Amino acid sequence: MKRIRMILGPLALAVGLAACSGGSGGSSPAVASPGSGPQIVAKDMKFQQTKVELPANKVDSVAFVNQDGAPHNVAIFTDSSASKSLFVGDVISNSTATYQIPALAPGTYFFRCDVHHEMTGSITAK
Ligand SMILES: [Cu+2]
Repeated sequence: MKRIRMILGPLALAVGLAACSGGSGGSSPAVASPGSGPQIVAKDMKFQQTKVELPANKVDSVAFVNQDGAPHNVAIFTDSSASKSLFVGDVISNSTATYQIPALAPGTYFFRCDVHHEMTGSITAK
């Protein structure tokens, strides 16, 4: 009878996940103080910041301020084809949200409002 070969894949995956799971426990409430972190403002159906810089390789919080009554969000994609999303923010109207942007490798990315695809900008991580 043939022996079943040991499968190392799932074990390696489990070890990888365990290595990433540090830092939980509900600390650091990620308050976006106005003026300190990057901010994206939507007003008059446009992003007021069409070029946004973020630190590369680091989770960062961005304050998204929607001054319109119309719903907007910020969705980040690898490029303007918008085929691969890296982050999709909650859609909000006339309010402010704090988005936790995942760590981005150095480079330039595309963002848009998912409700109004003509609202676009670029994010540079460096
Ligand atoms: Cu919009």
